[in-house]
Amino acid sequence: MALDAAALIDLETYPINRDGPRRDAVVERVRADLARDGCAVLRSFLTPVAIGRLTEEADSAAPHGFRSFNRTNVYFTADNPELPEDDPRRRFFDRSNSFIPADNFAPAGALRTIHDAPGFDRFIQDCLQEERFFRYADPLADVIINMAEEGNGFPWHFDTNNFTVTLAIQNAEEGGAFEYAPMIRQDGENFEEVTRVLDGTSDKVKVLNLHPGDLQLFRGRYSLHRVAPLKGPTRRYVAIFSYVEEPDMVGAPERTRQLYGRVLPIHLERAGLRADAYID
Ligand SMILES: O=C(O)CCC(=O)C(=O)O
Ligand SMILES: [Fe+2]
Repeated sequence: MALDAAALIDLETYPINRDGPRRDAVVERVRADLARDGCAVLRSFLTPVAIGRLTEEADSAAPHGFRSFNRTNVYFTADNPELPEDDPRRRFFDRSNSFIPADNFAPAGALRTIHDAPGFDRFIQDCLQEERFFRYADPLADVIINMAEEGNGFPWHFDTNNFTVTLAIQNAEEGGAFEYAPMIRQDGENFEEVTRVLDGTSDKVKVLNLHPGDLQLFRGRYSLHRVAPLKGPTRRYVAIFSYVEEPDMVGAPERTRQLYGRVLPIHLERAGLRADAYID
């Protein structure tokens, strides 16, 4: 049977497709949470049916995940030996995970049915109050699943994008809490507080336990954050929806290959490269 958005999203609690005071109240609450600490969670945005379908979709696409490993500081910048050794820019951590690229998710599957639900994009845009707001047009990256298991992890970092829109699908047995130091980078780099967070001595860190079905909006450029180490054999799955400030954008070939392990002809064409002339 074809999936319908109404079976997947709790439209009673979150009437994203119907203008009116109930939708307005949700948007106002999310805006207030974002203004306060750069993070808003819509608990149980999805129905139990959706969680089941998404878990199946993720399990069957999991073999197509692309693993990446690197060592990174919280800014994703290269080491600078001229800085003191204890400068936070010189502290590097292992990062590893797998991204399941967007072309593994069929238009009629649960993930894309949620993304394409009537009113979904406009609701997210209203919450974020972003004037320039377009779906990422990258067929490998418009909606992906971030997959991680024991031993993998997202150490402390600031995001390079303005915001992220994520859906929790499955948690590991233990660990995996989303920890963040709200807006510590709002008025400058604040290296002192960054150091305290990395040392585990900050009193600014909030711990957010996300459950399957929760939708999260997060301004990660200003709030240092990490996913606490995972334990147990069950994989953690999080879907990530991407929006950008220009229409019709796709990723650069080099970055796309780093994240997804391959590129498509459209990545090469947009970069002015001929597909048949491209050599790894
Ligand atoms: O998986 C998550 O919950 C967030 C990961 C993250 O911080 C990121 O992708 O930048
Ligand atoms: Fe992040």
